[in-house]
Amino acid sequence: MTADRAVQRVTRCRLCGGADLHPFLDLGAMPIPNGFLEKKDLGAPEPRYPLGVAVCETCWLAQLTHVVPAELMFSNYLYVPSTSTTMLDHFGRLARDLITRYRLGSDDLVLDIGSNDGTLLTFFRRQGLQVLGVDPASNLARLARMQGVNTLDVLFSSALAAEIARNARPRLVVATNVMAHVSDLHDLCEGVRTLLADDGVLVVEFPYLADLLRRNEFDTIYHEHLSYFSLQPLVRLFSQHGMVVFDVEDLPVHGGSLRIHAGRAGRGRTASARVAALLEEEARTLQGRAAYDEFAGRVHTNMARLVELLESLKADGRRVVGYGASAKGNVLLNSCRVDTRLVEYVVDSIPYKQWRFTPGMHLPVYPEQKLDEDRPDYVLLFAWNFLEEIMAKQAAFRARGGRFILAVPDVRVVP
Ligand code: DWN
Ligand code: ZN
Repeated sequence: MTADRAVQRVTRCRLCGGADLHPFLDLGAMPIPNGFLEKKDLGAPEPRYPLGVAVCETCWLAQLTHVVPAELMFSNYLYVPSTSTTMLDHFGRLARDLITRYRLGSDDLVLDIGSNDGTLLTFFRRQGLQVLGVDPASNLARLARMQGVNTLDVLFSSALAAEIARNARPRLVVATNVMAHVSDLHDLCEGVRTLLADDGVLVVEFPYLADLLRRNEFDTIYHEHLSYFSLQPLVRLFSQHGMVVFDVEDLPVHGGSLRIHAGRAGRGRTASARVAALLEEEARTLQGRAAYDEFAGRVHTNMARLVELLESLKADGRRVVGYGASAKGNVLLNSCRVDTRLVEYVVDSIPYKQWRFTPGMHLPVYPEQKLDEDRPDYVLLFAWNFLEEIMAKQAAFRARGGRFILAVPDVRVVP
């Protein structure tokens, strides 16, 4: 059932308003990828929403071709970063680096837009800083408050920013893996400009479009992610709101990310050599249709190769299960139309997801212990961004001859 009434087709670029949108990949209609089902819901109609991406040939922002209303996706959110030591280490390092670089002290307020369960802010709080989280998922805001992280369970907006700014102006605003979810980018920037202390800094982290294309990470395209950023469109966006991107860092998390540092223009901060170099590289590699169309060609090849491999393993009587009931995994399963015939179930560490079923293909989700009890032959790793961490955790599975299959960046069995 395609839920036409809820979906808006994008005809104008969400950043620059341009009409030159070049669609380059269509993954078909599928349910919201974080919409895990309970057994009692399996027979109910499951709304499917179009999933495809286009690139604006004016500002080079890649973005969804159709938008699903936020309230269908974020009111009871099941993603928490704190289940992965990879992300805990990453956020711990981020907090330490920013406290040192910007000489943050106990009087300074750090505000996190999309603060989730308070994982990142807890690192700042432990260093004695003032913290405030903003996240619309009330289930996660409750978790954050239980950790002592004051959290407003509302969507960040310029109106909310004006309200907060009446009492406090943060020295640091962080936004990690949230910009992609924001519908009104201009309102968010206006809010940050209102809120930020005069010498304050905005630090934004996001999966990097250049890595997404280069590493064929099609499964990170889903309804929650409205935009897929490179540096150039963000430089343009912030400059329209009186801010300058003065530094950028390359990060390995989530299949390749960027971290940008921005502040008010006219306060002596100028773009670093790293910013200039990356903008030049993007002009050569991302500002033309070829990069996007070639990516789409590789994705279709990889999807066919994955199904071929799963069918041949099935024909040989080998059993395959999934690992990491992630949004990415659900995009992959639905776009390749892989159900329990080829992948019997998924194991996952997050209690919220266990004993539920994946949206669309209805694979049952079990705790990770199932692998030891059931001893399948292969594990298709949906959470490839945690490959090292998960393979270390499942050394016994591999010692028994179990093997991991990857579908990203290319289809292969890990030896
Ligand atoms: O932008 C987003 C990215 C950052 O993360 C969010 N909108 C949604 C989310 O995407 P995802 O669902 O693909 O997230 P993860 O964190 O890549 O999913 C990993 C899954 O794997 C989680 O469900 C937890 C699970 N896991 C596990 O079962 N055992 C993870 C680890 C590290 C493990 O050891
Ligand atoms: Zn544009």
